Amino acid sequence: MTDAPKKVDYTLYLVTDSTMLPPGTDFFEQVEKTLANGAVTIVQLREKNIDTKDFVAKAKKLHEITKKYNVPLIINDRVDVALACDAEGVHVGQEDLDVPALRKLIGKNKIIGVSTHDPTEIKRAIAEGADYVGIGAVYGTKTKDLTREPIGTVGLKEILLAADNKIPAVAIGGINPSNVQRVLYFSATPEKNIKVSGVAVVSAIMANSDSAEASRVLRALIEENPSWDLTAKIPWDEKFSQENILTDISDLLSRVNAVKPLVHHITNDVVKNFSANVTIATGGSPVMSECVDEFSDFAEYPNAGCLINMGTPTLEGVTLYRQAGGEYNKRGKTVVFDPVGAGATRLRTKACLELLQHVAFDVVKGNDGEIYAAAGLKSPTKQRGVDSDTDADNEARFQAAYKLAQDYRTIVLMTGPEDLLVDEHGNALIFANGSEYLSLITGSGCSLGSLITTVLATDKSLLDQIEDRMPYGNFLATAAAIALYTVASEQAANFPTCTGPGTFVPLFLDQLHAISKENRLGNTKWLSRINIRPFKHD
Ligand code: TZP
Ligand code: MG
Repeated sequence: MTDAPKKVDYTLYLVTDSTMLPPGTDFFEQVEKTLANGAVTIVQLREKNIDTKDFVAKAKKLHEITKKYNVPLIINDRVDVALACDAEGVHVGQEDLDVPALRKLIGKNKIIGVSTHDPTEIKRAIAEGADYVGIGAVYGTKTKDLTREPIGTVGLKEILLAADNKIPAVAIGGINPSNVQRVLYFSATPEKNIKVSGVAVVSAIMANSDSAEASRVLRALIEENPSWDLTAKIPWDEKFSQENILTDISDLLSRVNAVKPLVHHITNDVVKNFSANVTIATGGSPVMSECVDEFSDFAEYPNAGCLINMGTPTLEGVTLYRQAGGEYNKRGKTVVFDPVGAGATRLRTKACLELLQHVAFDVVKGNDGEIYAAAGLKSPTKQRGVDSDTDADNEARFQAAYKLAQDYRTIVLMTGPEDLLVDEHGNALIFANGSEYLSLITGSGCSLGSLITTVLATDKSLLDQIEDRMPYGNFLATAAAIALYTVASEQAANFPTCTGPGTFVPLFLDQLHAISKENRLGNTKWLSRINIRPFKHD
């Protein structure tokens, strides 16, 4: 007969540290306040430089408090201390006693937790009968000297997938109110119902002068759906039949002009003017600002969206991108990322990966080299500066884009002779329109980012303006932008007066404007030119 699994709530796991208490704060009061408000669901007493006798005394006193709130107490490292105070469990690292040995000492009814850092360790913890695992460090932290690099949300997700829901798992390391929702969201695999059972924090509560408020805020963020998550509201299924995708594209584009979204560009110096013109021609209102003090004001506009284009990065720029992304994320507004040149230099690759860790992007768009680099893969394509030639086939391209889409639960557009649009569930469309002139002018990729942001911001603001209206969602909105952009480029190139890249540019702006207007007036002939097909992967 096996025992019923121990029922433990890991939602908000407080790990103590008495060395970081704000001056004048009592350790026990600091912890008790987080229990009295019901925010913290489990406590671990973690003491590193303490005599056994003092450790036991502290553990006994803390246990009296946790019992009052019916919250389990776990002792870090020391099974002897756990036994001495009759704690509910013990938590060990890879270098401590192993689970079978602990089990013999502590018995089957106590909780054993193990720190794990990779798929092998989590599988071993499961096989040996641990009750839960900690996984980390997710982010860098000052609380503990890390012997390994932080795993990020991508590493966390990979370890959770390896465990396949066979053990409750708690994420730890550098988690605080600014990133807790990303940790939960990015590491989850909804199709398989795989997600962490909770998050563990040390400094975010222990070092806060108001531990009651700090724990309450964390708990609320854990329970809430993130403001930037639209996936809950937009099921893919019925929406994307081939028949109605063109009608939906037309309908959504016809609304841009009325919404006139504010498209906040943080973009490179080469393309600003052209990007602004593309935005205006298609019904948006561009603004260029790299001044951090006004980011929140722009983000407040109900119809605002932000494009972050890494084309001419500076050391300060990367911080700016993060701040802008944060402001728009906080308000559930559109943020589009164009990781220009990721893969071309180490600085750009690093900046791209850092941004992906800290900002929830609605869409990431790039050429093959950029998307491979963002997905942490070695690109089979040759990168020349920020350009990349593609010789990969669509299956290989899809796999890279799909990995990125899953890693960060976003929509990925991989541009090229054929544009590949992929979501985190593996739905994919290929667009085969576009004039060759697009590759002979500067800023064509960047200003497609402007148009995508324009359409996405329109779609999101419709959600607020029209009651009961489901937005089309980021996938369809991106599809609409690609279709308009590439069909306009073909129509421009077909003009007899288009004799090269120089004459192409004004004609292209004209066509973007003309198609937008005609479409709005109900003339949808242009839709028949869209060359779009679903991509079925192996
Ligand atoms: N194990 C991995 S990271 C860490 C531990 C104990 C410290 C986490 O502390 P913080 O302050 O929440 O980053
Ligand atoms: Mg240890």
